[in-house]
Amino acid sequence: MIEHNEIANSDGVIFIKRNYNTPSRWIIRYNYGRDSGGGIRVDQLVRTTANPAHTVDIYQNLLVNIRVKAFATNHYEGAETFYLRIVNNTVKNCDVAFEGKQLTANAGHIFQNNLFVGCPLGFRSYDGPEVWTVSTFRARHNMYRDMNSAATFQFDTSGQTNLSFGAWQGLGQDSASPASRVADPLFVNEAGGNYRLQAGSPARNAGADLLDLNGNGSATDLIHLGAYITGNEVIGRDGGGSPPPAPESPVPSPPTRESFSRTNRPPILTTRPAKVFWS
Ligand SMILES: [Ca+2]
Repeated sequence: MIEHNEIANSDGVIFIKRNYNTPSRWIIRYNYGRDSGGGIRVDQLVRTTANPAHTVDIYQNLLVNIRVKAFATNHYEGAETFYLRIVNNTVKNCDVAFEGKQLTANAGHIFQNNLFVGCPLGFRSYDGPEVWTVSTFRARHNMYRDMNSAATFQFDTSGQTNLSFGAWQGLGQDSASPASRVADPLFVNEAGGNYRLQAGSPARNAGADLLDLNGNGSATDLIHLGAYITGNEVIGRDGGGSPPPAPESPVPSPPTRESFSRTNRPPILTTRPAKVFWS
């Protein structure tokens, strides 16, 4: 589990890579990443018969000012069979919301209940011309603002396919009810960095609670989109851990001549210190 970090001015916020042998459910949650090159990326986890359950759940993270891709995965030569569930994250300002490279067919990645503002491209296949099917990658119940193109397949400019939001929905993406929308989620104070939802936000009750993040035992009830479901979540550093060290004590100034007297003078050594011999 990777949680409650604040990461800034980095090439990437979080990057998990090359864990072939530990069957596990990775959780990346409650992190605040900002002012970095990339956001959260996962590569090279392989499900095998012995290790069937490499799942990475990435939820309730806040990413702000990510220069390239907010979320990414690279399936090297299509050989990797882990799956990601990218759910209930809030992103402000990025180049592309999600970039996938050589995704394995039927990988089962899920991209759900997320909020993106200031990201001109939704989805990008870095080098494959194949349009993603919903069995490989399924987007649903998301909200986007400031998006110019929903998806681009084949990053290479030759034969590149740019899809409008309507065309993307025509593939079955971002169309499951409640359908994803291009709209303003109406944050409480976007300029001031408060990404909770206003009372009148269209992102309220617009998602399905796949991971039961509200803890009521239902994975199908409606919840808000984005990182703030209850509004009380602490995203980023939580104040836990050790307090910062106290500042160093000031260095005492050397005694002055006037500071010694008969009653206030350093002790006089009456015996020689023992000699020390090194053997
Ligand atoms: Ca629930």
